[in-house]
Amino acid sequence: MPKPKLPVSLSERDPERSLEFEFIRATENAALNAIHWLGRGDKEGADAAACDAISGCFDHVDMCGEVVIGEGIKDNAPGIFLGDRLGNWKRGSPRFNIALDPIDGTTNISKGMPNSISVLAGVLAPAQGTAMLNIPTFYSEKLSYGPKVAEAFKQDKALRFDLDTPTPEIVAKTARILGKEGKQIVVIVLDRPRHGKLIQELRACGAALRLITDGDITAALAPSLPDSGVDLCMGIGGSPEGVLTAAALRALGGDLQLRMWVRDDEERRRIARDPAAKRLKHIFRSDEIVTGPSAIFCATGISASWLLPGVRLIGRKAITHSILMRARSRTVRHIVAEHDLDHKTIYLRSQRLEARV
Ligand code: VTB
Repeated sequence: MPKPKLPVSLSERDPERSLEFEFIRATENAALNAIHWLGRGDKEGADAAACDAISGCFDHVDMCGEVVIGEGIKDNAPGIFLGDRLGNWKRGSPRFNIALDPIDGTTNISKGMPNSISVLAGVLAPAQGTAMLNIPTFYSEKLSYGPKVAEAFKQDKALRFDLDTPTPEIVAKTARILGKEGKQIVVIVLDRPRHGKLIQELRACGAALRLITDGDITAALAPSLPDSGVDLCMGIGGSPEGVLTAAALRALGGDLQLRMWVRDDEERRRIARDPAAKRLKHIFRSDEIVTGPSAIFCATGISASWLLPGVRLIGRKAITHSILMRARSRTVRHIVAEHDLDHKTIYLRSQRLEARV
């Protein structure tokens, strides 16, 4: 008698389904390992702690993960870099392209300020190339908006705007789409001298600003969160953060427009031979930045942001808040975890052992 063929398991057919929960464990562990650095004036210490926990967590996961967007492009700090491997690379394990920022907002952590998260994104690796755009410039121009605006763009061409649209028109069109007045529009901008003109223009058309010091992933996602009170995020910020933002927006339904921004001649020379340099003028959308049928985005709050509350320490318990989403199903999970610090351990790559938090 021929053996009946077993149905292919769902996790075999769709490896994201089970692996996505390992992503949560990784960012939770990063947040728990970094929380002790909150307010201690040591960005590198916090970053190293988060990286150690993420690498350690994946050391036990059957995954062939290649970091295609890592740290080091901007920070030059300890980190998980482009080309690094995550997972145990057991033969036959699913191959993933990984983008991560073990901590977005290291300065915020070091100063004990809000708006820091640990964040990871993953996409099943395509047969050729990578599913995440390689952006060789340090910075990119970015403009993000929520699902209502993205939907209106599809319905009515006249309502569309892009990175080249004058600021007053962007504000006016956003207001029209959202049924608000211009002065009710709330825009997040990184507080940097390079944004002087943008800030002036936004103020001149009556928009209200939320100026932030760092952490423009949570900022760029805020317009796509139902209760953030934020309508737009505009300005020039880190390019890797743009890729992580795009992964999340593919699940949240908003969009990001991104264009590489060359900061000086030295950078122009450095990137000249990169194939991406041919597309300096192109305005990329989320689905061109993170391609393929799906993407996982996962983040845990370290200190409070639009996206997530920070880690709360109550006696011997630590409470973490995480968000996990998948572009394929558009499921957005909010996961609150209570960690008993008398029992909890985190496997750290540096020590190759389970360590107490
Ligand atoms: C932003 C912000 C980051 O870098 O992308 C910013 O989200 C941009 O660079 O948290 P500058 O600080 O040079 O303006 C961070 O602040 C740090 O990576």
